[in-house]
Amino acid sequence: MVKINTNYDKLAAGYLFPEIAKRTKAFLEANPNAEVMKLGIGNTTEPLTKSTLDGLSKGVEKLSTVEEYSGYGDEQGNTALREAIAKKYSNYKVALDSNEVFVSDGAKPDSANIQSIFSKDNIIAVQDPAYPVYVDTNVIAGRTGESKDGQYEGLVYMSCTEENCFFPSPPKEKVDLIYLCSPNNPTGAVATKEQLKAFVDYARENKAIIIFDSAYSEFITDESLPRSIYEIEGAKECAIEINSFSKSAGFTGVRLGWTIVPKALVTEDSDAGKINALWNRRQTTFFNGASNIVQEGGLAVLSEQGQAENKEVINYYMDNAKIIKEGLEAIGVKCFGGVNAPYIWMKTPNNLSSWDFFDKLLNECHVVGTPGSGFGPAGEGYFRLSAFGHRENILKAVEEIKSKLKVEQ
Ligand code: PL4
Repeated sequence: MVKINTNYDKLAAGYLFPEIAKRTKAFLEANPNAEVMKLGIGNTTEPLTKSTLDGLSKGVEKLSTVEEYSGYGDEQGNTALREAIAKKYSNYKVALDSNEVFVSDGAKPDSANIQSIFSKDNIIAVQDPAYPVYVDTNVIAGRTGESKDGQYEGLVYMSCTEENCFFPSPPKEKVDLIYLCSPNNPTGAVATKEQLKAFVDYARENKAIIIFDSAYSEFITDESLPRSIYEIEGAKECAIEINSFSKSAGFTGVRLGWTIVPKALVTEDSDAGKINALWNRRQTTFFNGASNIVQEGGLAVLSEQGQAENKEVINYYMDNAKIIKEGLEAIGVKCFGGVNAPYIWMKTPNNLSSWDFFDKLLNECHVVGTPGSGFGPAGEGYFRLSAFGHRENILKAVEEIKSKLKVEQ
């Protein structure tokens, strides 16, 4: 008799973002004339830049001739793109070999799949709140017990609160795999070099591995803040880094990302090179490579001109963040993030629960956001607004909030 993976039954709720889409759809069905402004899912809205489009077109063009046509490529990614990604790290004074770079179809699949190369016995630590993929995939893999009071048994939750400026210290106990995200989704907090160093020191002492999701690194403008964990000495021995073209180049629907698995990584039971070989084996077995057209687009994004053009789009989103933050603060809402990160993390007014505030904002202002509790128990009482959006939509949403949201001071 075939048996299902009953770990799925442990998942406390549906995946967060489809749940938001479902509730928004229900509201629109009940209020067909309402104009809803979506600041919920972090989804890019601005068109691809000229050089990106030229790159993608070149990818298509190449498929039109016998000489340049390509079919399956290397599962790890095209050499030119792997080299360009490795070269990008030299901007942070980090030297990487191109065979430490694995091109993928995005940071979500990589951050979901990476746990599969580690033993089921590993103890997992996550920031709370965090991008839900880290927790849910470890639940599905059987590394947790049941969910009780919003926390899965066996997981170590590193609370991110106002008191620690939404970035935790390393755990007191010994853990094996640590998920960190900076700039953070959902809080918008960005780790300093000192804060990352504390984790790198912890990981080296405890032979733990950090999975560092830097999907929003391009939103950092403060030069003193690290864009890659490898800016911290010793991180290549203990950290895997995952990044994406989604938010930095508008590839949310195009799909392209990468993971760095340094050769120097070591664990308690493996020597340098082994984790890199395992991820290589995993990818070559389960993945058939990113689209050759898209990889050509990725190369164009990483060109000097591509980087300059995409910086302008990032600045546009960050101007949105400023508008949202200032608008909310003007009506007395306490806000965090929104600087060096495209998310505004707000305290719900009048101590409303995150989902109650979701309903209130949707009903009173026709604005969709993301309930903080969907990112973990410490997110309860908070709410995330995304700065990805057309300017006119953002302005309208902020005006609606300022004029219609009933906040008791
Ligand atoms: C909705 C920290 C967004 N359906 O596009 P990818 O796969 O390269 O990157 C996804 C990703 C990876 N790491 C972090 C992220 O925040 C995201 C995207 N998060 C959000 O609103 O939190 C989009 C979510 C999408 C999803 O499930 O990822």
